[in-house]
Amino acid sequence: MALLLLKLILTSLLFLCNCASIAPRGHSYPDLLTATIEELEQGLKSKQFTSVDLVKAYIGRINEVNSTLSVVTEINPDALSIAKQLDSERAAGKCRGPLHGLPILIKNNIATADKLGNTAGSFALYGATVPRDSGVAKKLRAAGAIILGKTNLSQWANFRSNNSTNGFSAYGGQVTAAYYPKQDPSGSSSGSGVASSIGLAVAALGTETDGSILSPSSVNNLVGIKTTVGLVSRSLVIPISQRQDTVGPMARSVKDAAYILSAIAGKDPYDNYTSAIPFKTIPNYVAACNVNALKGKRFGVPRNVIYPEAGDGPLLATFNKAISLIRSAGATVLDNTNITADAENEYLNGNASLIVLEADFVADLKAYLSQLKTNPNNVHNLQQVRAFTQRFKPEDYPDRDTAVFDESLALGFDNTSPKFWPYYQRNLQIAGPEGILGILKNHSLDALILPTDFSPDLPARLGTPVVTVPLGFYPEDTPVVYNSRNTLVELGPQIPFGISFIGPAFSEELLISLAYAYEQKTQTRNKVQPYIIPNIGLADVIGS
Ligand SMILES: *[C@@H]1O[C@H](CO)[C@@H](O)[C@H](O)[C@H]1NC(C)=O
Ligand SMILES: *[C@@H]1O[C@H](CO)[C@@H](O)[C@H](O)[C@H]1NC(C)=O
Ligand SMILES: *[C@@H]1O[C@H](CO)[C@@H](O)[C@H](O)[C@H]1NC(C)=O
Ligand SMILES: *[C@@H]1O[C@H](CO)[C@@H](O)[C@H](O)[C@H]1NC(C)=O
Ligand SMILES: *[C@@H]1O[C@H](CO)[C@@H](O)[C@H](O)[C@H]1NC(C)=O
Ligand SMILES: *[C@@H]1O[C@H](CO)[C@@H](O)[C@H](O)[C@H]1NC(C)=O
Ligand SMILES: *[C@@H]1O[C@H](CO)[C@@H](O)[C@H](O)[C@H]1NC(C)=O
Ligand SMILES: CC(=O)N[C@H]1CO[C@H](CO)[C@@H](O)[C@@H]1O
Repeated sequence: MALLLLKLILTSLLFLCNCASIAPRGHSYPDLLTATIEELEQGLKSKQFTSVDLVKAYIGRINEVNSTLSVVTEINPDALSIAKQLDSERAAGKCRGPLHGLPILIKNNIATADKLGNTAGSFALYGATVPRDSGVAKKLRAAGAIILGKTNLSQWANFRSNNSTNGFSAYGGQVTAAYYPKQDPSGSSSGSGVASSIGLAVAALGTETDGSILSPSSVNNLVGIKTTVGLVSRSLVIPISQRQDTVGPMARSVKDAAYILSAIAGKDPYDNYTSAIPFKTIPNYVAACNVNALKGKRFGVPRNVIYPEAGDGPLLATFNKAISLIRSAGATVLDNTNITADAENEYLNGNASLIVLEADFVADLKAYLSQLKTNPNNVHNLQQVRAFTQRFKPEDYPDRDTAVFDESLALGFDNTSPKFWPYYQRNLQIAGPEGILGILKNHSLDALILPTDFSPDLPARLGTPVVTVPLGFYPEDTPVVYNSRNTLVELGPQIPFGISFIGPAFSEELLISLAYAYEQKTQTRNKVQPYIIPNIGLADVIGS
């Protein structure tokens, strides 16, 4: 503890020194803790620095914190040469778009056909290769982004064990977050959240099946977009459920997230859910960023999905203040626009949600594994993955059990069985007419708002979008609460939390506009600082 405190003081001192990162001719370089896509793009355009400089600076920052936070599982050994190539393109007058030459990190379940691993944090997939880039990686590269590396995660996107921890993977170790020593990073996009929050890349991609972008965005003081299932390709993303899996940006501002979403959204012949995209051309999500968007809008608050636990007092008080603030921006907020009693009962006690995921997982994992180009451990289905996990020591079995694997297999049917459909239909009913869609329609609302802690479940079942934005953080006198293994701090001073904007399928354009207006009015992200911040900046690498 003393060591950690000392580190805390040291890093804040060093951080103060680093603010004066001065460029030649009196211009200061963007601070990589706060830099936006537009600032970095401007710096590249005006030749203040290059993409090679950016890659060097971000790698320096990753190495500064890797032993403390275990955020990144691997750095792309080709990142510098890719940056060089993109710098040459720019010099020759070719710019692919706003992400040209910007380094981004992606979660270690988003596969790439390069030298990076595609493990979902498991040694079962160590060395496994894929026949081509995932749909999102392909789009990122086409947009000129540099895939800087892969982020650590809750292993198998948190679909392995009942007694593991957020941000733990056998392959990458334990991620911790940056707002309190040993902070629980939440999950499963744990490394993506921490990396984006302390500027280890311009932003990161996460994936979500039920909360895995929203929750780590919330505790890492970020904007996260959980996209509509079908807006962004999941081809060659290591799956849990074709009905619920999504890929989305985790960024430091709504506008940055909008830039990234614009680059990754769109049809992909390898993911047929993208054929449901209703637009001729993808909306301009950046243009949707409008400071006046809250004016005249109608919101609902489904109070009966909020189940506060001890310690949630400051969160709810801050959320209630946000309601007043949204009203003062010219919006109407109807409180207690609840889900039906039947929906509430399923939400609390039902088994439909878990059964759909388990049944999809058995079939969808098998389909993913069948696409591998090399499969060094010969794992072709969940039975074989489980057997590997239970016998391979570093997987930490039995201390970290395989309860979720076990129960998925014990179910006795997968998503091709007629037994599956009633559970899936139940999800659509309680999250649709009896939940989100029913509330929106019955009260003529534009969107719902909730504290992000309570927002993922219904949109997950329905495949609909959510945008989370920083809402506040726990006060200094908050008692520290540890996780069930007593290893990570779940609750404590300075730990951030978010507010979610929830809408119908493919309403990202609207949700982004609302989140942007709220963000611009509140600027909450800037009101709390991480306890650990890497010191290396552009000034340290330029000319080296
Ligand atoms: C972590 O950073 C240190 C430098 O601080 C470096 O020596 C080490 O190789 C890094 N670890 C990994 C796995 O990249
Ligand atoms: C694991 O957690 C699930 C969901 O909470 C529960 O249904 C199941 O009984 C648990 N299994 C074990 C072995 O604890
Ligand atoms: C996509 O293809 C799968 C398998 O062929 C099929 O089960 C599913 O219904 C299709 N989904 C859509 C949205 O077309
Ligand atoms: C909505 O739910 C809240 C929380 O459970 C409850 O206090 C309130 O009475 C409910 N309102 C309506 C109109 O059902
Ligand atoms: C899910 O719950 C329902 C109602 O309690 C029950 O009838 C059904 O057997 C359960 N399904 C499974 C697969 O456990
Ligand atoms: C996790 O579960 C296993 C049994 O499956 C048990 O042996 C172990 O003690 C549990 N660990 C914790 C921290 O709960
Ligand atoms: C909305 O109204 C319809 C028709 O009255 C009803 O069936 C549905 O349950 C309502 N939904 C909600 C969330 O109240
Ligand atoms: C690149 C990187 O930061 N790797 C780290 C992953 O986490 C382990 C600890 O579990 C570190 O040893 C690595 O340095």
